[in-house]
Amino acid sequence: MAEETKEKAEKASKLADPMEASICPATQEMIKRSHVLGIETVFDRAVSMKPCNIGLQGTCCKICAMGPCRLPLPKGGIEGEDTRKGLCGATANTIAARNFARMVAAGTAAHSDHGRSVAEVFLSVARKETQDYKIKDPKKLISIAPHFGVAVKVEVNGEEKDRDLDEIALEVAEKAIAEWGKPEGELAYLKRAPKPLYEKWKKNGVLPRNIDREVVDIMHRTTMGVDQDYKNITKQCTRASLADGWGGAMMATDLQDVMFGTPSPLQSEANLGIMKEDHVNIIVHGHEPVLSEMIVAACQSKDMLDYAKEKGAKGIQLGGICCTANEILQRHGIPPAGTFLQQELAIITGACDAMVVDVQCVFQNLANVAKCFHTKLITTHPMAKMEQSNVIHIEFDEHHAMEDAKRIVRMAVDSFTERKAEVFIPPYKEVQIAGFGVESIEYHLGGTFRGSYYTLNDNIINGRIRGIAGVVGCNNARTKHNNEHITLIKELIKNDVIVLTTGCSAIACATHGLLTPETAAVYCGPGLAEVCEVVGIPPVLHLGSCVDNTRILLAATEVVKAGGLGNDLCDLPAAGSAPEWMSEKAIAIGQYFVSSGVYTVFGYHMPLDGAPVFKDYLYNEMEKLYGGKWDCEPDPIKHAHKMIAHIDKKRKELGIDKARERVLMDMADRQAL
Ligand code: MSK
Repeated sequence: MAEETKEKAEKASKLADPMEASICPATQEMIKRSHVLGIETVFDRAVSMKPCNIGLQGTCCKICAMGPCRLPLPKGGIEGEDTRKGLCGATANTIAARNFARMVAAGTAAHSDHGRSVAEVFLSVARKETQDYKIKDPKKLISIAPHFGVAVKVEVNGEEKDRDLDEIALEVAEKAIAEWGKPEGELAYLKRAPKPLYEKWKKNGVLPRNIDREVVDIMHRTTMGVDQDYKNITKQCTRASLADGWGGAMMATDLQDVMFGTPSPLQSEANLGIMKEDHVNIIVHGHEPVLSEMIVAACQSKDMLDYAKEKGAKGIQLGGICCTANEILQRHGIPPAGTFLQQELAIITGACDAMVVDVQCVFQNLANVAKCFHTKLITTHPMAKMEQSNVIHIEFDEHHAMEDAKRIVRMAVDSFTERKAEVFIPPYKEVQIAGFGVESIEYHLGGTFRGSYYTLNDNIINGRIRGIAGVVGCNNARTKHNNEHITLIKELIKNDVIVLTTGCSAIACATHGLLTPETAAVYCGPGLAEVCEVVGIPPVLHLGSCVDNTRILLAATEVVKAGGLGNDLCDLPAAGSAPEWMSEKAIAIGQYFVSSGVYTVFGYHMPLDGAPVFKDYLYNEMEKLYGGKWDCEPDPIKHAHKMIAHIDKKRKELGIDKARERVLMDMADRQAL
């Protein structure tokens, strides 16, 4: 008996404490539920498995078979010369820089390969090889065409006329695809950046040549015995990351907008409580919206709805996890069921009839969880399969996209009739306004009359808005789920900093009710609250998925163009943050933000502590080259105040630090707005 009690106690000590694991009530309840059902989740694994201390420091080298060589920082730090080296002589700086560079390469590859898939579908559309996709936003196509050098007007009999849209589409598609492998020149979108920034990139020799080459370059120079200068390795990190932020990811966003529509603000809900017991529940998860766009249409089609009703369901409830969720939210109002860390929990509700995954951020353990239920787990991408036998692979092909989507939806409906476990959907969901972008910020804060960012700039200059923060990125099971995002963002808006958010951070904000205009009166400082109230926007603006971080870059560029706040992104009272980051993609994003002039603070930790000199280069020296720098702060309140201090420093440099006293609007101000 004593043995049995001991065994039980040991088992319980390896389980996550729901209240310690998350601040989200739906997540807490589902962790408890998983314990009742005896199903292990990422939260439990984070308790039973600790991270490797040397890996955490960034100084484990495993790029050749003489290693892994491990160079932890000695207790008490380094006194005098740092004599640590690997078998080949690699220093801690070289090792940490190579590891960092490989994260940048992986992150760039992931976003940019997503972009490539979108560009390929767009080429099929332009060639009229598929009927399932169309150009939904011709205005956006016309706005991006000149950046590729594609003419949008033609001269006919001495008169300038609009060029045929199909011709523009084909030329844009061909030029876009070439960005991944063109033999000479530089990426077409780089000149969208403010001129002084472009000139800095040029002077420092970091203009990306083509996307694939910059990724291959990193993989080559970080193999054994090539680049052994952490500064030179970091230079290539910049070049590759710019190929992501101002290349592959930016094209992904633009071409998705052209084909699926440019988002504009809409109302939806968020959290696991969006699932419905009496409906067929389909959860799409991953990043690329080409399939999920079709699944949205299939779920809304009469034949699929009739089929669901025939099988006893009241309808089809579609929901999302991770960035696929953000994609279909911002264009169709489909509610996200949760963030990255809630993926297993969606299945544990017992109401998930099918989970359809594409690429990135998908736990392999989903297959083990799905085994305990009736859930069909469907992989759809040729490069993302799972070894477990219960996983179904339906390879998606844009040439018969709707057919594939309907096959998947039909499978989910059939699965609804096979539910075996008791359904337990936590009753938590929040209303949200999502789907902001460069265009809609201009509309809401500039007005169609002015057609610029004038009002936003004016409110930054007069101090009602203290500054702008981009808060993005993942959840990480090593931190308390959503806590860092929400604590940090509340502190920022309390101090009149408007927040632009994407990715899982945006979903976290939605599930904690921060994405409504009403939030302003509750959480914001008086200046920001007043602007939000008058304009009718939330103080935290949802700008989409991870690739849509490029919307933040372009919105910041518009702020520079509107005038009064300097000439370059690094002049702006602005800062970036990824408080619960976990993915290599976050490192690529951080590097392109820093290299674009943004002070960027990460939470949790950075794998740099074992190499203090390289760390100092990222945290201080990079600023001299590009105007932006890295930082790290795990405490969300201190994290917020580091960003605010930077914003205040920039306000002072711009000479607008005194204006903060004027925060209350009179009637004339309101009318002007
Ligand atoms: S999905 S990369 S966990 S934000 Fe873009 Fe969320 Fe991070 Fe994946």
